[in-house]
Amino acid sequence: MNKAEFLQQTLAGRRIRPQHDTASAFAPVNIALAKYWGKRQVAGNLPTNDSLSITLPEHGTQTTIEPAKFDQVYLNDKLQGDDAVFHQRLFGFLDAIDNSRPPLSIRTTNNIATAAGLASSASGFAALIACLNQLCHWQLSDHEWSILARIGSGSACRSIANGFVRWHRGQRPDGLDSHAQALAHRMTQLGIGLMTLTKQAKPIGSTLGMQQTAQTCPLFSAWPDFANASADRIQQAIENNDLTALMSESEHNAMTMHATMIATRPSVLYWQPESVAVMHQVWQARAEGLAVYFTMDAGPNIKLLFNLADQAQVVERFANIEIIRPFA
Ligand code: 2P0
Repeated sequence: MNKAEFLQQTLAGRRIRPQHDTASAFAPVNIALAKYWGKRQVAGNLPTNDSLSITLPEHGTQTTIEPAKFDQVYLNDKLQGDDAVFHQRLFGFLDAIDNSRPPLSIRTTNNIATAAGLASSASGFAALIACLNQLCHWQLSDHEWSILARIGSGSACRSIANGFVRWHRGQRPDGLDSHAQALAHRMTQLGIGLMTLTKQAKPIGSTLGMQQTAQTCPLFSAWPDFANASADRIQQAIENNDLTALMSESEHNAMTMHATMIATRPSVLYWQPESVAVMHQVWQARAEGLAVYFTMDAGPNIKLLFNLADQAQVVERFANIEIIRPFA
């Protein structure tokens, strides 16, 4: 199946036929605690493993769509030319949904520093689908919304709810069982520290990075079983309200994902010297009794995990961090 077939199957006859003059929606970004890395099917973004994330409720993408005379998109208030990658990816995705759609004018604004290593494509696709749902009266279920966002960008399927969210990898070749679901449990003591260590561009995008890992990394065969069991352990820690177990398993999960990236040929190394320095700082803090852990995605920046009761000590030890309270 190609992307258009995946989308149209999920839409089951719904087309882009605006029912309103305008529609607007916000969707948040998410940080994976159990990582998505590897696709069993590329066009539908069907993953090799389950993943589990925490949503940053106030960080994300606000998108507005209006019917227009021609296609145009503003990204962060800047008009993107017809040949810009962003314009082409967005309208190519809309054409795959419905190749007889009317022209659309779209404004999309991210309130996140993309340099902090937060994936704005996740909140972007989730907001786009939410907007189309309103504009065209599709009456999508959360399940369908998650699947459509996944076809845009895998991790976007987790940006459909606040709190902890688990993406079930599914088994069906058509991907109709590969969607995310919010978990009922909350962990109000969880704190996240966003650290922007360097604005250096990443060496390779995650879509290509994960394909190369799946194709050439000799350790990758161990990843899906580990990753599924690790997502189970993280979910169990959440249900037990065991913050230390959650943070410890999350750091281990991230490091195991990075181990597969590093053992790819050519090596996919997202770390910079600043990243490694912070890892040592985290481990030193733990050796001195402060329960702080980290996770890292496809970029050089680090996200700290800690108990909000320890916030003052974390802020004192780590410079330039933005504190997030996901359950505030
Ligand atoms: C995650 N990442 O679970 C993992 C951890 C990066 C490292 O999801 O190709 O932009 O669009 O499905 O979702 C980044 O990958 O990739 C990602 P596509 P996506 O958050």
